[in-house]
Amino acid sequence: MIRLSNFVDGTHVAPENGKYFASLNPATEEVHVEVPRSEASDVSKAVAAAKAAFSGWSERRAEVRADFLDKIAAGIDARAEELARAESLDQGKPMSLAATLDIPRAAHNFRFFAGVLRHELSVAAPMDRSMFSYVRREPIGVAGLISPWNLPVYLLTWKIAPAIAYGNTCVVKPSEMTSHTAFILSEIIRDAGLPRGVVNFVFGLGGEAGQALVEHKDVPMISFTGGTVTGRKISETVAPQMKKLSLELGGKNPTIVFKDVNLKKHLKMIVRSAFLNQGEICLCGSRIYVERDIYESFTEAFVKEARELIVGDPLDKATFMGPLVSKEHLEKVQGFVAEAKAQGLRVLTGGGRPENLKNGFYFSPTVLAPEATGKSSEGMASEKAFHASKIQSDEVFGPVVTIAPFDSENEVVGLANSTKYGLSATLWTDSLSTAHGVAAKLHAGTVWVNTWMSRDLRMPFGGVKESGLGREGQLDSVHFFTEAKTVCIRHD
Ligand code: TXE
Repeated sequence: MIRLSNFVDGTHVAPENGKYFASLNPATEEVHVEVPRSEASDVSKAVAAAKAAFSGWSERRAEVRADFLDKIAAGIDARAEELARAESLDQGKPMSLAATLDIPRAAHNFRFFAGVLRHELSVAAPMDRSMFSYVRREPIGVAGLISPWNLPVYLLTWKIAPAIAYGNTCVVKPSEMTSHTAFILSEIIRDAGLPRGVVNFVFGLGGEAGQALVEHKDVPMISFTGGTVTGRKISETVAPQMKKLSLELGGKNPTIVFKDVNLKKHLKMIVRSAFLNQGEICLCGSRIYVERDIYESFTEAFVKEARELIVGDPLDKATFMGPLVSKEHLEKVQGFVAEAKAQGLRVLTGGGRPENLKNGFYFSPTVLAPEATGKSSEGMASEKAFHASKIQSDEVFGPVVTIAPFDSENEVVGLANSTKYGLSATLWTDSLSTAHGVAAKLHAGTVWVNTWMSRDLRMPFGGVKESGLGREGQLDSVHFFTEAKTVCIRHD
């Protein structure tokens, strides 16, 4: 049995209370690792170590810090297969996906911000012949970094890299459901020779270790990725303390398919955008709107592709979808589908556990549609009820999508913008004017056209409305993890 330990001040230590909890392998329902159930006292020790390391680390030359980031990236590459296997066993995603998406991106996050740091230019402005201003970007102190269970090490490194690149130190609290790769990362960071206390890992429950980190008076900034409910709770905790806060939250992303789509070329990517990582990506397209002229033919083609997705053992190379992350999450997804069926939605495929998989938190790729569609009074009434249903407004975060027709650009923009979320949207069209015109009208932080999840880390990433506060990316992460100081000098 693997028992994880916290990583504080450069050393792996047990939680003070000696308590651990089991984290299951969602494919076998067996215990995968034991995780420290850390409390406020463990968090305080980690914060003290980070605080003590801050001045030495922040005064290092940027080139030196960049070299450390590159060493960590090399360490991730060296243990890539072990990390991919651990991520798969811990989270449920196919190992092939972890090996091609999660782990390479974790290494790239460090290399990307090493590059940003090495090539950064700052701002200077001559005001007149004897006066000019310039901007200093200064590190802030101890960063509290809290990450979710869907892309565990991918999202965690996306916070650690910029935080330490710019001279901060940090305390990291990974999700209690997927702590294994974070533990391996702590070994990689130790072996890279990063000065002790620069990065500290405290494992535990959100309401205990997570809450203690958010509350800690010596942690002036919190970067959180996770659910909107928890994001709101953290926001309430930090507001009175005037802490800097970055929130990357949930989504209910529309996928809009126009009749001029090149379906032969894009169908597989549209299906991938619905079900990749078991639909447990905040960027998955879960509300599919299709122009009425092609609604029937598209739906038939989409369902056929969905039925062909291989659901099974995450360690099998042929597997496209593994189990959901936990029993509780599986029950949440099942609840959404049961309610939708009770409201009269049609199940075009899926809707339950795959026949051949008796163990594990598996759920089949599921497609729901309005009970009736079309211009008849019954079809219009059914479509109206469908758009008002819970499955169309709340984040399921599982392999469940809906498909409904639309008749005009204005109608589908209104539908797409009708939820409390605004993380991303995806358009499929061969018309440039449709692409630019509709992208401009959508309430979303990211709009993809004829592609999905293509990420350029230089660009801002984040959501509007209840999908978050702030952005992450080249400039945005640097601005979050530093304070700008304008210096104005007169030199007559
Ligand atoms: O919980 P939480 P989950 C969505 C998705 C999912 C829902 C819940 O709908 O079902 O959010 O996510 C820590 N103070 N997304 O189950 O609470 C917790 O320990 C401080 C979208 O992950 O969001 C974990 O480390 N920390 C999202 C982290 O918060 C607290 C990806 C996230 O857990 C805390 C994942 C507290 N009071 C889920 N309570 C995305 N945008 O990618 C919990 N935590």
